[in-house]
Amino acid sequence: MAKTIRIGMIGCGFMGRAHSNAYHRVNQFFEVAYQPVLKLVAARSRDKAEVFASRWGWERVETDWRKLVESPEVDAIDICSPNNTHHEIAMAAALAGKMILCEKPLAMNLAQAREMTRAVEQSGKANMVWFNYRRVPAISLAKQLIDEGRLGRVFHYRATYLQDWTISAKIPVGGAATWRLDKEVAGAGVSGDLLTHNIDTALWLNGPIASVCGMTEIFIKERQRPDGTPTKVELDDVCTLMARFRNGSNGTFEATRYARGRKNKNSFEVNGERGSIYFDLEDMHQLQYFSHDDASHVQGWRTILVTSTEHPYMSNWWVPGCIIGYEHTFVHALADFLNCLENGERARPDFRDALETQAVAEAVLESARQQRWVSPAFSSEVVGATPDQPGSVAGP
Ligand code: SOE
Repeated sequence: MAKTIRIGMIGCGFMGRAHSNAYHRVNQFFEVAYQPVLKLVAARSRDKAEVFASRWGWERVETDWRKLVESPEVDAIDICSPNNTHHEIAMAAALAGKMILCEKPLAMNLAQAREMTRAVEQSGKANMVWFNYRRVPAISLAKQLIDEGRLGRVFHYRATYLQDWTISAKIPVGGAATWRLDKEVAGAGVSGDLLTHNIDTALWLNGPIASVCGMTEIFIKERQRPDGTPTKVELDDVCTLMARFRNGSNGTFEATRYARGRKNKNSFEVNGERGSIYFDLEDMHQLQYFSHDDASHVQGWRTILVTSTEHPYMSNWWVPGCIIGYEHTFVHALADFLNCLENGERARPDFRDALETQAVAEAVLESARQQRWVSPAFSSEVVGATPDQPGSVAGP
């Protein structure tokens, strides 16, 4: 019989649904030693929390997140409330000796991220940040191809994250669906949101970033609050940058919510001496691969349909050819977390990894402000040496 891990989740929005689904699905599709118990869910509105709890099978609701964090009934705190709550909740959860699973971005800024990383590392409890795109099977396959040396020396890393939902000037600043535009709640604009996904993936696939040169823009300078009050827009709508990776390769990144027609185009191309790969989230079941090792008369880009049992995570789902989607990436993240818990390993990306992403994102904004190249602080420089693994984290 599986060991249990009792979850207390804060936030009932988009991510609350994605995570709840993962808690339900994980034991049905993955052989993991732990079984999540959906114990407590918190939201400020009791009505909202109760409707959510009954739909998603949570046992009980709280309206005060502190009670949830301190409750002896929960082992792990899942933070999926807006960015301005992450720091306070994570600090309290670390102090209470709970495991923490936190939505991205880790924090409003680097200073907060540093404190949170120190706190979880002092607590010694397992922690993870839900940068779910690492768990897209095609992206995990990209990592495998790179690690197998199929690309050889990497020259270029080119990433974009394009959406178009803020183009209308009528979109308000603040509110349930649009807090991402509010500086007090989100901390940073597209650089703290979409760009952090790009950075997390890039650090994983291509290693540390040594320096960045960024440019940001706010296209619509004034909007309204949900109550109609006019307000100045303070957060970046678009963020474009050049990057130098420690491995000597050059990178470019572009994140925007103003790319008309692009709904969720999270894409990257990596060009190496022996081959290249290309991925686009809008075709997430495919990975494009070019191998210069092929005989020259048959060389060309090939499309790998990432649904075979040999592909990452796919043996847990359907038969080859049947595609999976967005929600499955959260199930994979959770399965990995639970496996790491069983083995006493760091569940990557953890707070320390997300701190590094935060450092890069902050360096980009600093670079844009100062109009010069800036070197991000590496996590080992800001919080000390990387903890040894395995065995560096503890479970319930
Ligand atoms: C922004 O529109 C957003 O919801 C992000 O915040 C998520 O992290 C991303 O995966 C989908 O788009």
